[in-house]
Amino acid sequence: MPHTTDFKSLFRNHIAQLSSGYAAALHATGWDAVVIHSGTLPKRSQFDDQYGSLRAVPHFQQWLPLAEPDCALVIVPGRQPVLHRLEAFSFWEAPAPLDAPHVWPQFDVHGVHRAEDVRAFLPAGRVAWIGEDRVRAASWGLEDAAQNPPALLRHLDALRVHKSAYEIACLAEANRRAMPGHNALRDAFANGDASELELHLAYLKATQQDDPETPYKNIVAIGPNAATLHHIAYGRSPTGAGSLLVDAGATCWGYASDITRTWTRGAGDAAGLFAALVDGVDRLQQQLCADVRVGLPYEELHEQAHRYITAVLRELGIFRCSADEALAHKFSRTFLPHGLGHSLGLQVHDVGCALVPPKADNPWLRNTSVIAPRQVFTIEPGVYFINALLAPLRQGPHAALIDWQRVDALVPFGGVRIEDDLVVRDQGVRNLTRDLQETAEP
Ligand SMILES: [Mn+2]
Repeated sequence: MPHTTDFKSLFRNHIAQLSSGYAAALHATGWDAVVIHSGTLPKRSQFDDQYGSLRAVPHFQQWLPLAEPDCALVIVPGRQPVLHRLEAFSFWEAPAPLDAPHVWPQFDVHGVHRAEDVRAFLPAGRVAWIGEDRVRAASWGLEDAAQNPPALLRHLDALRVHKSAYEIACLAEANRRAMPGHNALRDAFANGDASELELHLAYLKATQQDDPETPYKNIVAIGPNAATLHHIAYGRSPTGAGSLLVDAGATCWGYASDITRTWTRGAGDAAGLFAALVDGVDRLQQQLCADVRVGLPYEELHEQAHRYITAVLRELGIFRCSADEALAHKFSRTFLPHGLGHSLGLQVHDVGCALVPPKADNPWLRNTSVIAPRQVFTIEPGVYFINALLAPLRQGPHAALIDWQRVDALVPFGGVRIEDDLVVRDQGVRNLTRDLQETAEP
């Protein structure tokens, strides 16, 4: 548990803020109260009798980081939130104990014997329900129209865009927890020849996480596998390849970090060229972080990333034309097919920042918001050598403007991505990934 931060008072303020946000959202959408279900244990498949671990409903987690099935949190404006909690839910499973003493003073906790019993304790009036298990909602007498009402959900999503000081402290701690893993893999890659699976396990060990606890499945890609953006089918043998891409995070009380680093090794022209590319992407990533401004559309940053990447690929001799010509032909889209980043919070791809679709050129961009204070998002430019995307360029009318010998030399390295988590301040940003020592509030 973090020591330097006063989570007790941060959490008290967070709940006060959240309570007034919920009161306004309920008022605006015509509800008197809302009951939020934590979730039910997921079955591995409907033909199976094994259960996975609970990923609690994020709306529930914004109130408290309890990953316990069949809890009901009842929010009535002006009253203390009531948590109905099963006294014993199964002799087969038991939830992990919650190491977060700061949460309990904010709730009126009430034990129930069976989940169905909650029905008797629901408040009067128009009660909305948020959750995934509609069978449970029906067992509490909550009709279809009360289940996840879209207008209410839109208001509640908006409450997750501008993070509270407590949420930012959790996101900062999630970054601190991930760093020993990234450092361990950097060292293991430099000093040995481990397989992807061994590196994945080393990351879990260094961060003291079990696989289901990670915010998303670690991406650990050696050599050409880095060209698969979500490579999680870990190789079992060492390959001696010259590149390692690690995209992996950690959590703190439900809040996630999402961090990518790319490491290189080896000598020779191709390894030198790839190392220069990694260095170029790292520098342009930090420039993009410095370019963040309140009031700037995030999509503008994404466009700026394409301009920077075009300049780097030209400097390295991969584009044989002017930067303007390369931009006009949209060459960089082949090498950076994904979006520059996304909102981050309780969900790794968090809600509320993709309310309008991106431009046609940017189909995978998950943040189309206007940058505002207390937003938290990733900045994650990359350059990849993906054969399926290179093929049309190679056969197209502008093929002569690309140095294919250099491209082919880089294919065995797969690609590079550098990703940090940022908090927007009134002036500039706080980089939660690089400024681990910073303890100041947002
Ligand atoms: Mn990401």
